[in-house]
Amino acid sequence: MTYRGVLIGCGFFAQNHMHAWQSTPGAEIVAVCDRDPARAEQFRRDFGVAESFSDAAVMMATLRPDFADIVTTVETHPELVKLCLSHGALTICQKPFAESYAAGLEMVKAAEAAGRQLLVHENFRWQKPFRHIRAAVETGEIGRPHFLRLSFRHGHDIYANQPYLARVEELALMDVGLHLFDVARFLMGDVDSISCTTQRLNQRVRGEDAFVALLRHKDGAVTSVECSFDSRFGEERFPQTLAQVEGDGGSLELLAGYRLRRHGPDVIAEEDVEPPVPLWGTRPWHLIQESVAAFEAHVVEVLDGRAVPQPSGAHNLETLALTRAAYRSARQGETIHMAPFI
Ligand code: NAD
Ligand code: 89Y
Repeated sequence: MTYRGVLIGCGFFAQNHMHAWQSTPGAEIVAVCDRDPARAEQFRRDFGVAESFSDAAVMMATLRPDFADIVTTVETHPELVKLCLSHGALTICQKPFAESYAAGLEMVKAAEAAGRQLLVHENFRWQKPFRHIRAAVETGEIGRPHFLRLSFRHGHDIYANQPYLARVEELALMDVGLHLFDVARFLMGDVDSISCTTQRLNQRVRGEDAFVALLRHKDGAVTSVECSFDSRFGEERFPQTLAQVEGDGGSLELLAGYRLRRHGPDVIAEEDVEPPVPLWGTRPWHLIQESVAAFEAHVVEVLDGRAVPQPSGAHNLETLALTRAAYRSARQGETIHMAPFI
């Protein structure tokens, strides 16, 4: 069976989505849509898609696809997500899911009311190194994990491809913080409390471009998350996240250059976990591009009923809540406890 899908938003990142869909068995993008008709038509031609539209409502009503992939920026998500769900489509929404918890909740409720699956395109947890780390944690290789450090610090010019990032008031936490919080939940479980402090390092951007957050998980484990878009290293690291997980039986270190070091009771082993560069991909984006393809293959499994969404809108709403709590903590200089916040 081949599921019929549509893609909404033919901008920078949608190219990765589209290439990945074209290499995903079981799914076909039958139409693309952008509110800029010339952009939609160019995208259609570049990828050899059957139809292009400039109005998502017209496209959804005309085609009634099995799934819709929304690759627009955050302010457009509630309207588009509700539209796609109302036409019966499994709906995928790019991150950030929503600008506010209330807007995210509205979309989760719309999915429940429509009886349709809603996924958030949260691809960091689908990156090959994190798939390996999760498998190692699950098999008990390092015992019970009690500490995680995630470090996403680079100096790559992200504003060249995504100029809107320089203009937003909320930058690093909403752009990448929520990816890292999702990874923390993926590896260590749900979070009880968070404290966070932010920095604005590059004076040419409006929002915070660095932060450090401390998460306490429900089982007592802790995670330290560090992020900066203005760090200088001899060898640029973008878009790698470095990680360290410590458990009572060993540790795992994800080092620069995709080296996964496993510390057992008496051995240290090192493995190369660099993902392949997709045929359509380019370095250094291959880490993200391969994860987009892994996520999309997962969407077909969800459509088949063989998997549950990773992550669902409902799950990602709590990650958004954490991100909102991080801003509140940074503003108020306090630790935020999640239960009353949600
Ligand atoms: P972009 O501005 O380049 O593209 C967005 C496109 O959506 C534009 O062409 C715009 O005209 C179109 N659009 C907006 N509203 C529309 C509507 N109502 N109907 C149809 N088309 C509409 O943005 P981008 O850089 O491609 O980013 C898109 C999203 O992807 C953002 O939310 C961003 O955070 C996310 N992103 C995710 C990753 C990742 O690794 N997961 C990486 C980069 C960007
Ligand atoms: O938008 C961001 C994302 O999701 O991954 C990296 C990025 O493209 C720039 O920070």
